[in-house]
Amino acid sequence: MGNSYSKEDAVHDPIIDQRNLESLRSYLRSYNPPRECVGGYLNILLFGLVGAGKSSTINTFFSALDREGRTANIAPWSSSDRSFTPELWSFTPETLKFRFWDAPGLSSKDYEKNAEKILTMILDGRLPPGTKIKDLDPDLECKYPVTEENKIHGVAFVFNLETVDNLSADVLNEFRKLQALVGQKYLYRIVIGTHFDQIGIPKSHEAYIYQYKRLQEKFSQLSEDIKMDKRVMFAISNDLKGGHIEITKAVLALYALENMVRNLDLFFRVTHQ
Ligand SMILES: Nc1nc2c(ncn2[C@@H]2O[C@H](COP(=O)(O)OP(=O)(O)OP(=O)(O)O)[C@@H](O)[C@H]2O)c(=O)[nH]1
Ligand SMILES: [Mg+2]
Repeated sequence: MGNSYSKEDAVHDPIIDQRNLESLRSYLRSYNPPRECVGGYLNILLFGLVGAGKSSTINTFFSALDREGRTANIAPWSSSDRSFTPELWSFTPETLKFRFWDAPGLSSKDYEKNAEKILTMILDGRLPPGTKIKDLDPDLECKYPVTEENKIHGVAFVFNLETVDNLSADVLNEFRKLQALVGQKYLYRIVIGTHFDQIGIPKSHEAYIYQYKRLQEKFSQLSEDIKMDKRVMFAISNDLKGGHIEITKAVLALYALENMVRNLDLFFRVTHQ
């Protein structure tokens, strides 16, 4: 495949075929959280900059999880640069045992300078679905009591792979703090890189995406910048055309989700022993 690919530096090696898709789907569709998980759902928060693709990622997960791979449009997404998701929302695929929490984009004015406080409130289950982040008073935690079943168990930090190299030092610094905050709470965290369809990988090579050097470089740099391990970084594409998600995109999305759910489950069991 030429110099632009390297097998040795690949952090993941998913098998891209229908059989693996079925097996990932079957694991996730039949997943049951441990009994100690109050409410019976694993809560997964998607957190990132405005327009990084958080809501679209949720739609991709829904599409890939559908038995026939029908493209879903559950979480409202934006076709402009403005923040489209001003409220915190949660979405549960029918009959499945995890909930995706969609938070407003970080650079939106809604957070002002309170990102750490607001993220802490979300993680602690203080904010129910529908909360408008803009209207929050982050100094009044007692006004927002903890609801056990809304506590977050794992966080996916979402970055647009196309623009991730151009983020300012301030933004990266903020993410470094936020991911450390999540770590201090013993919650599992990953990075989801969206827009892999826009970083120059020929369609015929998408199955070897983790061998692609440009992607490896992007993950290495991000790993240094925000201090997260490359092995918890995953690439997906939310560019879904037509009525059905393509096998490659579905496998790559579920591969990331399965890693998250498996490790989150393990974390949860260890910390609740
Ligand atoms: N080509 C491509 N476009 C994407 C991808 N992911 C998201 N987009 C587009 O990027 C734009 C923003 O996506 P959203 O899902 O609304 O982003 P968000 O992070 O939820 O944004 P906020 O709610 O405003 O914070 C939309 O136009 C999406 O169609 C991707 O993987 N590939
Ligand atoms: Mg959104």
